[in-house]
Amino acid sequence: MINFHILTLFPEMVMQGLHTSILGRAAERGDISIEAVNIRDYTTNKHGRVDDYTYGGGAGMLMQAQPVYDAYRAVIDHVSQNENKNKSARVIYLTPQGKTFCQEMAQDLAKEEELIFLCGHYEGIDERVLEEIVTDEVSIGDYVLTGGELPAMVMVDAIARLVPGVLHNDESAQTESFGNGLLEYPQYSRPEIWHDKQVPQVLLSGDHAKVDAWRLEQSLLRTRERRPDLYEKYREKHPETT
Ligand code: 6GU
Repeated sequence: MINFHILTLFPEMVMQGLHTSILGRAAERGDISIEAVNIRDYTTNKHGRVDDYTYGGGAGMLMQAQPVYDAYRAVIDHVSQNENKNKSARVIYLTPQGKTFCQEMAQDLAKEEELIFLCGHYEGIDERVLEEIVTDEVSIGDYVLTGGELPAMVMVDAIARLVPGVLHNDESAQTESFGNGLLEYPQYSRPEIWHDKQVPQVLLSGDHAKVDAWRLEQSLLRTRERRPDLYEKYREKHPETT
Protein backbone atom coordinates (compact mmCIF):
# COMPACT_ATOMS: atom_id res chain seq x y z
CA MET A 1 0.00 0.00 0.00
CA ILE A 2 1.32 3.44 -0.92
CA ASN A 3 -0.43 6.77 -0.41
CA PHE A 4 0.46 9.14 -3.25
CA HIS A 5 -0.03 12.88 -2.63
CA ILE A 6 0.38 15.22 -5.59
CA LEU A 7 0.77 18.96 -4.96
CA THR A 8 -0.36 20.71 -8.13
CA LEU A 9 -2.22 23.68 -9.64
CA PHE A 10 -4.09 21.24 -11.92
CA PRO A 11 -5.62 18.56 -9.69
CA GLU A 12 -8.26 17.47 -12.26
CA MET A 13 -5.58 16.63 -14.81
CA VAL A 14 -3.78 14.33 -12.41
CA MET A 15 -6.89 12.70 -10.94
CA GLN A 16 -8.44 11.99 -14.37
CA GLY A 17 -5.33 10.32 -15.67
CA LEU A 18 -4.50 8.28 -12.59
CA HIS A 19 -7.99 6.97 -11.80
CA THR A 20 -8.31 5.21 -15.15
CA SER A 21 -7.74 1.55 -15.97
CA ILE A 22 -5.40 -0.50 -13.78
CA LEU A 23 -4.55 2.26 -11.28
CA GLY A 24 -8.21 3.26 -10.97
CA ARG A 25 -9.14 -0.29 -10.04
CA ALA A 26 -6.16 -0.54 -7.65
CA ALA A 27 -7.36 2.61 -5.88
CA GLU A 28 -10.92 1.22 -5.65
CA ARG A 29 -9.56 -1.94 -4.05
CA GLY A 30 -7.41 0.10 -1.65
CA ASP A 31 -4.07 -1.24 -2.88
CA ILE A 32 -3.00 2.39 -3.42
CA SER A 33 -4.50 5.80 -2.76
CA ILE A 34 -3.97 8.86 -4.93
CA GLU A 35 -4.84 12.36 -3.76
CA ALA A 36 -4.28 15.62 -5.64
CA VAL A 37 -3.86 18.70 -3.45
CA ASN A 38 -4.65 22.03 -5.11
CA ILE A 39 -1.83 24.42 -4.15
CA ARG A 40 -4.12 27.37 -4.95
CA ASP A 41 -6.41 26.35 -2.05
CA TYR A 42 -3.60 27.27 0.34
CA THR A 43 -2.66 30.75 -0.86
CA THR A 44 -3.17 33.59 1.60
CA ASN A 45 -3.40 36.02 -1.33
CA LYS A 46 -6.90 37.49 -1.40
CA HIS A 47 -7.04 37.26 -5.21
CA GLY A 48 -6.04 33.60 -5.18
CA ARG A 49 -2.63 34.28 -6.70
CA VAL A 50 0.16 31.74 -6.32
CA ASP A 51 2.83 33.34 -8.54
CA ASP A 52 4.83 36.54 -8.68
CA TYR A 53 7.69 38.21 -10.58
CA THR A 54 11.25 37.02 -10.03
CA TYR A 55 13.74 39.14 -8.08
CA GLY A 56 16.50 40.22 -10.41
CA GLY A 57 14.12 40.51 -13.32
CA GLY A 58 13.83 38.41 -16.44
CA ALA A 59 10.94 36.73 -18.17
CA GLY A 60 8.26 34.72 -16.47
CA MET A 61 6.60 34.20 -13.13
CA LEU A 62 7.61 32.03 -10.21
CA MET A 63 5.44 29.98 -7.85
CA GLN A 64 5.70 31.54 -4.40
CA ALA A 65 6.94 29.71 -1.32
CA GLN A 66 3.91 30.32 0.93
CA PRO A 67 1.14 28.35 -0.86
CA VAL A 68 3.53 25.50 -1.70
CA TYR A 69 4.71 25.23 1.89
CA ASP A 70 1.21 25.38 3.40
CA ALA A 71 -0.09 22.74 0.97
CA TYR A 72 2.86 20.51 1.95
CA ARG A 73 2.20 21.10 5.67
CA ALA A 74 -1.46 20.17 5.22
CA VAL A 75 -0.45 16.81 3.72
CA ILE A 76 2.14 16.11 6.43
CA ASP A 77 -0.23 17.08 9.26
CA HIS A 78 -2.98 14.90 7.79
CA VAL A 79 -0.67 11.90 7.37
CA SER A 80 0.72 12.28 10.91
CA GLN A 81 -2.79 12.52 12.35
CA ASN A 82 -4.01 9.38 10.56
CA GLU A 83 -1.05 7.32 11.60
CA ASN A 84 -0.82 8.91 15.04
CA LYS A 85 2.90 9.49 14.65
CA ASN A 86 5.24 11.97 13.06
CA LYS A 87 6.01 10.31 9.78
CA SER A 88 8.52 11.77 7.43
CA ALA A 89 7.74 11.43 3.76
CA ARG A 90 9.96 11.78 0.72
CA VAL A 91 9.06 14.85 -1.33
CA ILE A 92 9.81 14.55 -5.03
CA TYR A 93 10.13 17.75 -7.02
CA LEU A 94 9.62 17.25 -10.76
CA THR A 95 12.20 19.28 -12.65
CA PRO A 96 14.29 18.93 -15.82
CA GLN A 97 17.28 19.58 -13.53
CA GLY A 98 16.66 16.41 -11.51
CA LYS A 99 18.15 12.95 -11.74
CA THR A 100 16.70 11.02 -14.69
CA PHE A 101 13.93 8.63 -13.65
CA CYS A 102 14.53 4.90 -14.24
CA GLN A 103 13.18 1.49 -13.21
CA GLU A 104 15.65 1.22 -10.34
CA MET A 105 14.36 4.50 -8.85
CA ALA A 106 10.79 3.22 -9.23
CA GLN A 107 11.75 0.07 -7.29
CA ASP A 108 13.36 2.12 -4.54
CA LEU A 109 10.40 4.50 -4.19
CA ALA A 110 7.93 1.58 -4.18
CA LYS A 111 9.23 0.66 -0.69
CA GLU A 112 7.81 3.89 0.80
CA GLU A 113 4.41 4.25 2.49
CA GLU A 114 3.82 7.92 1.67
CA LEU A 115 5.10 9.79 -1.38
CA ILE A 116 4.62 13.49 -2.02
CA PHE A 117 5.07 14.87 -5.55
CA LEU A 118 5.52 18.59 -6.09
CA CYS A 119 4.58 19.85 -9.56
CA GLY A 120 5.97 23.21 -10.62
CA HIS A 121 4.65 25.56 -13.27
CA TYR A 122 5.61 28.87 -14.83
CA GLU A 123 9.37 29.36 -14.47
CA GLY A 124 9.57 27.16 -11.38
CA ILE A 125 9.28 27.55 -7.62
CA ASP A 126 10.96 29.88 -5.11
CA GLU A 127 14.22 28.15 -4.17
CA ARG A 128 13.75 28.67 -0.42
CA VAL A 129 10.75 26.35 -0.10
CA LEU A 130 12.48 23.75 -2.27
CA GLU A 131 15.45 23.80 0.12
CA GLU A 132 13.15 23.18 3.08
CA ILE A 133 10.89 20.41 1.85
CA VAL A 134 12.32 18.59 -1.20
CA THR A 135 14.21 15.32 -0.67
CA ASP A 136 14.48 14.15 -4.32
CA GLU A 137 14.64 16.07 -7.61
CA VAL A 138 13.62 13.99 -10.61
CA SER A 139 13.36 14.53 -14.38
CA ILE A 140 11.73 12.07 -16.78
CA GLY A 141 14.10 12.75 -19.69
CA ASP A 142 15.92 15.32 -21.73
CA TYR A 143 13.10 17.40 -23.18
CA VAL A 144 11.12 20.31 -21.80
CA LEU A 145 7.50 20.08 -20.64
CA THR A 146 5.16 22.85 -19.47
CA GLY A 147 4.83 21.52 -15.94
CA GLY A 148 5.47 18.70 -13.52
CA GLU A 149 2.03 17.03 -13.80
CA LEU A 150 2.82 14.62 -16.64
CA PRO A 151 6.16 13.63 -15.07
CA ALA A 152 4.40 13.03 -11.71
CA MET A 153 1.81 10.85 -13.47
CA VAL A 154 4.56 8.89 -15.22
CA MET A 155 6.29 8.27 -11.90
CA VAL A 156 3.11 7.31 -10.02
CA ASP A 157 2.23 4.81 -12.77
CA ALA A 158 5.68 3.22 -12.78
CA ILE A 159 5.80 3.00 -8.96
CA ALA A 160 2.18 1.92 -8.40
CA ARG A 161 2.45 -1.09 -10.70
CA LEU A 162 5.21 -2.42 -8.44
CA VAL A 163 2.95 -2.34 -5.35
CA PRO A 164 1.77 -5.86 -4.40
CA GLY A 165 -1.79 -6.46 -5.57
CA VAL A 166 -1.90 -3.72 -8.20
CA LEU A 167 -1.12 -6.01 -11.12
CA HIS A 168 -2.68 -9.42 -11.51
CA ASN A 169 -0.56 -12.46 -12.21
CA ASP A 170 -0.99 -12.36 -15.97
CA GLU A 171 0.00 -8.71 -15.98
CA SER A 172 2.98 -9.07 -13.67
CA ALA A 173 4.39 -11.87 -15.82
CA GLN A 174 4.97 -9.07 -18.32
CA THR A 175 7.06 -7.29 -15.70
CA GLU A 176 9.64 -10.04 -15.69
CA SER A 177 10.66 -9.35 -19.24
CA PHE A 178 11.78 -5.80 -18.76
CA GLY A 179 12.64 -6.65 -15.17
CA ASN A 180 15.39 -8.93 -16.52
CA GLY A 181 16.96 -5.94 -18.30
CA LEU A 182 16.01 -7.01 -21.82
CA LEU A 183 13.42 -5.67 -24.25
CA GLU A 184 10.21 -7.62 -24.79
CA TYR A 185 10.08 -10.34 -27.49
CA PRO A 186 7.47 -10.02 -30.30
CA GLN A 187 4.00 -11.39 -29.55
CA TYR A 188 1.12 -12.67 -31.70
CA SER A 189 -2.57 -13.41 -31.30
CA ARG A 190 -5.27 -14.80 -33.63
CA PRO A 191 -5.58 -15.21 -36.58
CA GLU A 192 -2.67 -17.48 -37.50
CA ILE A 193 -2.30 -15.70 -40.87
CA TRP A 194 -2.98 -11.96 -41.27
CA HIS A 195 -2.10 -9.91 -44.40
CA ASP A 196 -0.18 -12.98 -45.64
CA LYS A 197 1.98 -12.92 -42.50
CA GLN A 198 2.26 -16.23 -40.63
CA VAL A 199 2.73 -16.49 -36.87
CA PRO A 200 6.22 -18.03 -36.19
CA GLN A 201 5.83 -21.83 -36.26
CA VAL A 202 7.62 -22.39 -32.94
CA LEU A 203 4.80 -20.57 -31.10
CA LEU A 204 2.27 -23.10 -32.45
CA SER A 205 4.42 -26.12 -31.54
CA GLY A 206 3.22 -26.50 -27.94
CA ASP A 207 6.84 -27.12 -26.89
CA HIS A 208 7.21 -24.71 -23.96
CA ALA A 209 10.96 -25.11 -23.62
CA LYS A 210 11.39 -24.29 -27.30
CA VAL A 211 9.04 -21.30 -27.02
CA ASP A 212 10.98 -19.96 -24.03
CA ALA A 213 14.31 -20.37 -25.85
CA TRP A 214 12.92 -18.60 -28.94
CA ARG A 215 11.57 -15.73 -26.85
CA LEU A 216 14.87 -15.23 -25.03
CA GLU A 217 16.70 -15.26 -28.37
CA GLN A 218 14.29 -12.67 -29.80
CA SER A 219 14.69 -10.50 -26.69
CA LEU A 220 18.47 -10.66 -27.03
CA LEU A 221 18.40 -9.84 -30.77
CA ARG A 222 16.05 -6.93 -30.22
CA THR A 223 17.99 -5.54 -27.29
CA ARG A 224 21.34 -5.80 -29.15
CA GLU A 225 19.82 -4.03 -32.17
CA ARG A 226 17.79 -1.31 -30.46
CA ARG A 227 19.43 -0.78 -27.08
CA PRO A 228 23.13 -1.70 -27.23
CA ASP A 229 23.58 -0.01 -23.83
CA LEU A 230 21.12 -2.41 -22.16
CA TYR A 231 22.60 -5.34 -24.09
CA GLU A 232 26.11 -4.66 -22.74
CA LYS A 233 24.78 -4.42 -19.17
CA TYR A 234 22.97 -7.74 -19.61
CA ARG A 235 26.12 -9.40 -20.96
CA GLU A 236 28.12 -8.26 -17.97
CA LYS A 237 25.59 -9.99 -15.69
CA HIS A 238 25.27 -13.07 -17.94
CA PRO A 239 28.76 -13.83 -19.32
CA GLU A 240 27.44 -16.95 -21.11
CA THR A 241 25.57 -14.70 -23.58
CA THR A 242 27.19 -14.59 -27.04
CL1 6GU B 1 10.15 16.64 -14.30
N1 6GU B 1 9.48 18.81 -15.65
C1 6GU B 1 9.42 19.55 -16.77
N2 6GU B 1 8.83 20.74 -16.75
N3 6GU B 1 9.93 19.15 -17.92
C2 6GU B 1 10.51 17.95 -17.93
C3 6GU B 1 10.60 17.12 -16.81
C4 6GU B 1 10.08 17.60 -15.66
N4 6GU B 1 11.25 15.98 -17.14
C5 6GU B 1 11.54 16.10 -18.41
N5 6GU B 1 11.11 17.28 -18.91
